[in-house]
Amino acid sequence: MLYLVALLSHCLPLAMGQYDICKSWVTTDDGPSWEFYACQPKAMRMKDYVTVRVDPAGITCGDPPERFCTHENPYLCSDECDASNPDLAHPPKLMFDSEDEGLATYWQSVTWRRYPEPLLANITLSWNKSIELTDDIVITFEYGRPTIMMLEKSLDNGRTWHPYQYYADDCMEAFSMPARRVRDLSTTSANRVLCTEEYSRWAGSKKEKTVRFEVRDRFAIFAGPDLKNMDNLYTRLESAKGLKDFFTVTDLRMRLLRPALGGTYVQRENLYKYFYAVSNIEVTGRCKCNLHANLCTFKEGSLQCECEHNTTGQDCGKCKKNFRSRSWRAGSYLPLPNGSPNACAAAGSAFGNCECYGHSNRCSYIDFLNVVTCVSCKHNTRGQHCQHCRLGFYRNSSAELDDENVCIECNCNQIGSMHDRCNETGYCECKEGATGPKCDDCLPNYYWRQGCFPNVCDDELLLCQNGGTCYQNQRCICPVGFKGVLCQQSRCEADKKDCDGASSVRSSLGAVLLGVLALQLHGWGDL
Ligand SMILES: *[C@@H]1O[C@H](CO)[C@@H](O)[C@H](O)[C@H]1NC(C)=O
Ligand SMILES: *[C@@H]1O[C@H](CO)[C@@H](O)[C@H](O)[C@H]1NC(C)=O
Ligand SMILES: *[C@@H]1O[C@H](CO)[C@@H](O)[C@H](O)[C@H]1NC(C)=O
Ligand SMILES: *[C@@H]1O[C@H](CO)[C@@H](O)[C@H](O)[C@H]1NC(C)=O
Ligand SMILES: *[C@@H]1O[C@H](CO)[C@@H](O)[C@H](O)[C@H]1NC(C)=O
Ligand SMILES: [Ca+2]
Repeated sequence: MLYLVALLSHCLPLAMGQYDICKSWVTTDDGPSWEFYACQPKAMRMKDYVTVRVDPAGITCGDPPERFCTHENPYLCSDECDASNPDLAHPPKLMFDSEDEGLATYWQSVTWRRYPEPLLANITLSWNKSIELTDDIVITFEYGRPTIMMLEKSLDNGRTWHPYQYYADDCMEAFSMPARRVRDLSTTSANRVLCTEEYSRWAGSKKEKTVRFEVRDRFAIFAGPDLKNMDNLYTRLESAKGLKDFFTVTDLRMRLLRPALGGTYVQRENLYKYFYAVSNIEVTGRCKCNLHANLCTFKEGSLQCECEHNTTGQDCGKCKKNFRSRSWRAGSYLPLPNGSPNACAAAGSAFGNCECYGHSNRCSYIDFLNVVTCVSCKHNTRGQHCQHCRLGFYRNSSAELDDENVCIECNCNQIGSMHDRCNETGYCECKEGATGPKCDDCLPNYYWRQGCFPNVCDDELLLCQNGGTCYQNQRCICPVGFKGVLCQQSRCEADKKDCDGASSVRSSLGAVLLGVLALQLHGWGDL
């Protein structure tokens, strides 16, 4: 019972009921109608919806069966891991089960029998859905916490990864980072990625088992120690750049880099006591629905927002068909307390009949033409209804007119093409010699050097004469005695002086003699 009470009060600030309804039926002077609010789903235990992957292959213990011992009992190595025996197996799923009987069940790695090669393991959690963390990530290690590990996150279903937090018993040595504590962060550094030594020191494996990623401490920077001032947190989440995204993930990865040592040194003669064992990974968060849904359900293997406000998509990230007269926007926590729904609007409802395909929020009436036209078309569109692509862009044939990706940049090569416009299939107009959709290639018999130039020579056609060789189609390298673009010219013919060394020495000697003679003649004349 006590346990339950503790659990409830722990969850309380996050389940306060703020932003938990999307709309309500209200009666005003004009009669009853719907009123809409920003809304978000409740926080959940995200481990119930996760897919896990443990790398590298063969890192899970028990295949073949092996013995291990603990730091407390290093010479009693009687424990056994055997993947083929359900009672002795330690598969990854035991990090996410519920331990009703109070007995820890855990995933376990092989032991460090290959020391001094590092014992590395990755545990990757994937949701195939954006999740907003609402409470600490808590990882429980049986038999000691790693002395070095790293937490990484992805925001794009595992395509790119970013460091989230570093953990080491000596941050400087392991990561060349000073050790810091989340409690010491300030309002401007709340989303800093840091290295902490708080969860990596040896304190006896039964005493301190958990490694945390501190979400609450970071929230507390804005909401106060008991998270009483959630309004301030929500205000900050709206205004501080990157803060919302900092708490958003689609995947998490624990990179286990060195196991618990149970002391300062590795005892090479007893490597059975070095391994990783994780009994639980608690991730508390809510589906990211862009404040357009208060329900998130598990359908066809993935979490999905139940979108309101005429939005749709896994994260309610776009407007429903026929509700795209202005561009999609996320709901906002502001103004407090109910926020702004920023709902999608039916085509034609908002601005008379001016359809902008979701690329503009504004229309304007042009008096002398007597037309209503969209203003400031976004997503590289243009036109009265934002129905054309801007110059330098072409229509994406696989996207509908109201898709954000409807216009694709031509990307014409600046040197190879006549201008930066392209035709409806993305082909640019090439200068002479250039080819390819973007004009970044040369036609045969042309070579690329800041543009396409006709080949000077060609080894196959033997255009270089008199035994010259063709260098990269650009010039002939001529043998001694020949010159000219194609080595067609003998040096002797071109310039007598060049024919051989002796003759040129002779002629200059002649010139000196002549000079002397002239001087003498001159002298004689003076006499
Ligand atoms: C763990 O993941 C990182 C990338 O996040 C990768 O570089 C590394 O090789 C992986 N390690 C193992 C043991 O699979
Ligand atoms: C991820 O979710 C999307 C949208 O619900 C779904 O279409 C896709 O099949 C899912 N992918 C995986 C690997 O589960
Ligand atoms: C969404 O569209 C329906 C009509 O299909 C309308 O009744 C409802 O009020 C709209 N919701 C919002 C939030 O605009
Ligand atoms: C074309 O539109 C589709 C659908 O939105 C999108 O998936 C694709 O990335 C777009 N292509 C390009 C090149 O932007
Ligand atoms: C665009 O240009 C390319 C190359 O000149 C051509 O093959 C293609 O048919 C053109 N597309 C259209 C729609 O004109
Ligand atoms: Ca467990």
